[in-house]
Amino acid sequence: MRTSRSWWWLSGVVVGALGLGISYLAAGLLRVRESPAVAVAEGVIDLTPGSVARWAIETFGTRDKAVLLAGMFVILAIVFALLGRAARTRWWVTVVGYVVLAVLAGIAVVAKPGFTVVNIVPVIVGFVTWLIGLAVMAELLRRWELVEASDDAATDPTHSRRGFFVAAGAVGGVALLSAFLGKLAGNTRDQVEKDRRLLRIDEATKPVVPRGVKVDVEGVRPWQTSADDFYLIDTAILKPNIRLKDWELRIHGMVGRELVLSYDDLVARGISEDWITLNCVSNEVGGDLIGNAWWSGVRLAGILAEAVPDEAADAVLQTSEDGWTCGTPLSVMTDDRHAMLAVFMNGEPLTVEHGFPVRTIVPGLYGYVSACKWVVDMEVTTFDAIEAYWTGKGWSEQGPVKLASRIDVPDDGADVSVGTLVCAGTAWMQHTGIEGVEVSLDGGAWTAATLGRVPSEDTWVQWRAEIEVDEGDHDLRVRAIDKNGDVQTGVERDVLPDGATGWHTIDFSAS
Ligand SMILES: Nc1nc2c(c(=O)[nH]1)N[C@H]1C(S)=C(S)[C@@H](COP(=O)(O)O)O[C@H]1N2
Ligand SMILES: [Mo]
Repeated sequence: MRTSRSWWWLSGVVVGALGLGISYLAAGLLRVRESPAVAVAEGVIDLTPGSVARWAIETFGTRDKAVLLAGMFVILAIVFALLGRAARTRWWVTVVGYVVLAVLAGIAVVAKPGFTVVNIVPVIVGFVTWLIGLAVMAELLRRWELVEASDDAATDPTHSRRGFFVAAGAVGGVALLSAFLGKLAGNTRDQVEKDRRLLRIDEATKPVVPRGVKVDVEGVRPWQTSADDFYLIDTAILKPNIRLKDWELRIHGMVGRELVLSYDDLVARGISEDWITLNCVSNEVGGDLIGNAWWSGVRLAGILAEAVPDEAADAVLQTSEDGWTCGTPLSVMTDDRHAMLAVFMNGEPLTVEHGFPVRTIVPGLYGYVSACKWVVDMEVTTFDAIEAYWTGKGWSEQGPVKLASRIDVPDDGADVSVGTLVCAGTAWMQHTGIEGVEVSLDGGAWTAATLGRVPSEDTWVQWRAEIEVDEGDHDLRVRAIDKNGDVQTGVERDVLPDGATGWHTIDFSAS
């Protein structure tokens, strides 16, 4: 690789990176939340079929978006290298390549909600950077090539070679620097964290875990889930950074009176609080996409009553600051349950990841049809008239939670001692409540477990049972019975389209 010919790919990569870096910096300076690369990645997420998205969540967990971005940058690096090579003999191929990339980025940016002309500027800036960068690097490579080709013994290629590498290093350095500056410029996160730290709402109290809810068996998931341990599911690569003074909720559509609420307007309506368990429709049998927290917020029933919904309305289309949507039955937001616009979680302002400054919580519904984080818009409407984010991808329009239970102790595959085995876990059927839990050893008779207490029907319940085990391999399964008397079904169903069913079963051996 000592000749000029072999280095065209390198100029492609550094120039490509420079374009990305400069466009990212432009996005930061212009306060465009979606830099072109991020918009493309979010576009890819939006276009991903539900089943693939689910696979990604299962395989990569909360790192799914980092994996996507990394994959995208690897692919881009390869494309940039190829475009760099092509420039040696057919520069127009390279230009066409840049045009295609810029058009793709442009489409992704325009498709984002809240698009304004400003958002397209970073794409143009990046595109122009590519053209200029490539022209400069190509010129340096050509000079080196000419010197190599000349048979004049006096001309030494070392000089032009060095010139090229210095330029390539400088371009790469500027690319990194601009990415770094872009991050600084666009960083409103710090200000939002400051808002969070300074926020005080006297009515929002600290959680006090009620007596008797814990069965006190080591290994059972804590009854209260901390914000850090609470599962995270959303489609946002960059979590919206919303300052308190900028937040506004608009309630409109089929209403007698349109409302626009600031954060202070909202909180002035009075805080109510409750323990509520939230779970994800993508939670597999035995999975842990579920958590229980002390939520403080403003009841939706009262706010919606102020807006006076039309008789004919049956749905609320909620939209978050980043454009995600969900459709929630109007009835569950206005009945006597604790459906709320939550502002605090476990006695602290919501974290940015969990929806700061305001998110919706509705007991008894899966998150994908109710728990809108960063909520900024509620349109009172009808289900016939709308299609929400996940319902457009094959998930059910209605998402009431399903009766479910889980074994936390012993672990699947555990080795235990012969004799009395203490097993324990969790069961839930929010807003209906759990009446009983039963376990069965090796498919034998069902034995009743004892239940922890619960403050309301809206939380999960811990259970504990003792069984006698003799030497050998065993399996243990669990089922719950809800307060309507319904017994949890053993029929195994996939999470798509409206939540998994089946009995959680674990294997263990006793010796
Ligand atoms: N803005 C926004 N809100 C959202 C989502 C999302 O992708 N974007 N995902 C929903 C889903 S599928 C679930 S299960 C819950 C998860 O809330 P958490 O991340 O606070 O646990 O948020 C819901 N709210
Ligand atoms: Mo979810």
